[in-house]
Amino acid sequence: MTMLLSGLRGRRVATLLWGLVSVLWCIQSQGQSPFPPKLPTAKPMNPAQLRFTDVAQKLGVDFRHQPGLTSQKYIIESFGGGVAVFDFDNDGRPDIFFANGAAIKDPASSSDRPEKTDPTFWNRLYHQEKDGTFTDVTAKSGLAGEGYSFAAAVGDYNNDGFDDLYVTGFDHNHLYRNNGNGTFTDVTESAGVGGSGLSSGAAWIDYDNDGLLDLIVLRYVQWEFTTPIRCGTPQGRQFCGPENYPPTTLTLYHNDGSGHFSDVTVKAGLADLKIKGLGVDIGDYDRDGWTDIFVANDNWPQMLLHNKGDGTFEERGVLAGISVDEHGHTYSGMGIDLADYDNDGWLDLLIDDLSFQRYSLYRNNRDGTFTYSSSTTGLAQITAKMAGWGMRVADFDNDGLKDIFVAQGHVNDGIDAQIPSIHYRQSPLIVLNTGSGFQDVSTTAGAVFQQQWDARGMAIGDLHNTGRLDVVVSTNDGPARVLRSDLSLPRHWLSLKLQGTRSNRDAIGATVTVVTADGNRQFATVKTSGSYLSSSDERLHFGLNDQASVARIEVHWPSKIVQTFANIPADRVLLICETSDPSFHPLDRKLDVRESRCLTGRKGNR
Ligand SMILES: [Ca+2]
Ligand SMILES: [Ca+2]
Ligand SMILES: [Ca+2]
Ligand SMILES: [Ca+2]
Repeated sequence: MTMLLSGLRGRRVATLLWGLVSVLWCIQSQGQSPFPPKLPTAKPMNPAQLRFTDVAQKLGVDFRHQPGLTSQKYIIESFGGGVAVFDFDNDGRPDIFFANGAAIKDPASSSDRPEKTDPTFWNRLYHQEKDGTFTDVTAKSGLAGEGYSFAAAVGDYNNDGFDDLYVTGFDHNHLYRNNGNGTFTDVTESAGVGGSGLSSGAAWIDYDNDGLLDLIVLRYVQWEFTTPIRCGTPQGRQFCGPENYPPTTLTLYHNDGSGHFSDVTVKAGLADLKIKGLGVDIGDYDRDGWTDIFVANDNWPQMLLHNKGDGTFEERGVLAGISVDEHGHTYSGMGIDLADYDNDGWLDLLIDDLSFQRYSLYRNNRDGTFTYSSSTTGLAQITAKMAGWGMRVADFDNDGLKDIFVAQGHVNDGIDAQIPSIHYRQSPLIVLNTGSGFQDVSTTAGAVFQQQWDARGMAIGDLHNTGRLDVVVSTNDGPARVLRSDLSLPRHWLSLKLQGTRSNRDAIGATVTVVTADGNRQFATVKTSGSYLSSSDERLHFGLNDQASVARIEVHWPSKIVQTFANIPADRVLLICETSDPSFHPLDRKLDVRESRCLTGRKGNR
C-alpha cells in the first residue's frame, strides 16, 4: 500500500481508496464489521459546514514555542511542547497553558542544564477574559517554569476545587499547586514528584479508587547531553530515532493525601517494564471498575497496563492485541486516545505514528482483547503518508459520532530531501465518523488545513462555551494555533462537568453514558490525559444531532455510586455533583457561578 501511494497525492488517493474500501466493506460487513450493524445512520451532511479558523492572534494568544535549537540536534529539540486547556480560576471559561523549551549550550557538557532565563523560553499561561480574548498571566501565576519542559498534565490532586498542574521535562519535573487566587506554588520537592531522566507524557489517574489522584509519568529513552551518539553527518546532523538509545522506565506515584506522593513503581510491579514512552492515556477498557493505563511507545511495542485492583499492574499489550499493527510490525507511537468510536460502550484505542506506518485504531472486542481496525474503517488509507502527534477522538460536528483531529508534522526535518512524497511540515487532519467508516474532510474544513505546520502538542475544549469543540495546537519552533470551531450546523449538544465528593474532585475515571430518544448511545470517561504531552478540557462533550434533549444520563463514579437522570434539556453546560441523594438534579452551570453547590466535607489537603 505504501509503495502504491508513494508517488501520488495522498488525500486524492485516499479518497479513491475510500470508495474501494467501502465496497469491500459492504462485502464483508456481515461478518466482522468494525462498526456495529445497528448504529443509527448519521443525517446527511455537508462537510463544508464544519470549519476551523485560526484565531490565535485575534484572541491574543501569542505563544511561540522555542526549542533552543543547536547544531548538535539533541533529541529533546524535536519533542515540541504540550498544551493544557483548563479553567484554572473556575470562572467557567477555559484558559490555556503551553510548555516551552529552553536555551541549550552548543555543545552542552554533562553539567550544563537548559535554562529558561530568557522569557522567550518561559512556559506560558493565558487567562480567558469575559470577552473571549486571552491575557498572558504567566508572570503573576508563577508558571514560567524551569529547564526544558515537555508535557502538561492537569489534575486537582488536593481536592480543593482548583486544578493543579504537573509539567514534565528533561532531568526534573514540576508539580504546581493552584492556590486559587491566580497564583501557583511549586510544591515538587515536598510532594516528592521531581523524577529524573528524560520524562515525556504524564497522566493523572486514581488507580486505587481512594478519592485521591495518583500520577503516572513516562520516560522516553536513556539519554543525556553527553550520550556519544550522533546521527547524520558532522555537516548535516539529524535527530536520532529511539532505536539509537536503550529503553527506560516509567514512574507511578501514589497520592498519600498529605501533599506527599510515594513512588510505588516497584510495589505496583512496573519497575521492570522497559518503555520508550511518549503518549499516555487512562480508561477502564475491561469495565472491571479499575482504571487502566495505555502507553504509546516510539518504535517499540505499544502497552496496556492492566490494573489488577490490588495496587499492581500487568502489561497485557500482546495478549490484548494492541502491541503491534495488523502485520505484526512495531511502529512509532506518539499521540494516543482511548475513546469509544463505535458507541458500543467499550473504549477503543487510537495511536498515531510516522508516515508509512498508518495510524493504528484498535476496536475493543469486549473480552479484554482488541482488533486492529484501521484498514476496515478507511483510516489506514487516509493516514498512510501522515505523521501525527497530538490527537483526540471526539464529536467535532455534534452528530453523535466521534471524529478524529490530528496535529501533524514529521520528526525528521530532512525528510523532504530523502523522500520527496513525504514532508516535514504537514497539514492538520480532520476525519469525520460517518457511522460506517471514517472520511477525510480536511480539504473543506478551512484554510488551516492548507497550511503546513510542524505540530506537536494539541488539546481540545469548548473554549467559549458555545457547544463546539475547539482545538489548540503547539508547533515545534513555531507559533501556537487556536483553531476555533465555526461549525454552522444547528445540531444540539450537552457538556457535563462532574464534581466528585467521595471520588476525586475532578471525577477522573468516572464514566458517563448518554442516551437520546433516537437510539443514539454515547459513552465517555472523564480524563485530562490522551493526545501528546497535553491535557484537554475535562468536561465531557456530547453531540446530540437533532435531539433537543437527552433521554437518559447514567454516571458511574469511581466510588461505585451510580446516578441516573432522565429528560435533560440540551445545549448547556451542566454540573453533576457526586451524591447518593436520588433527589439531586444536574445544575445548569452559568458563567461566573463558582461550584460551591456540590457537597463539601471530603478528604483532601491544602
Ligand atoms: Ca478561566
Ligand atoms: Ca489514589
Ligand atoms: Ca480495568
Ligand atoms: Ca461526529
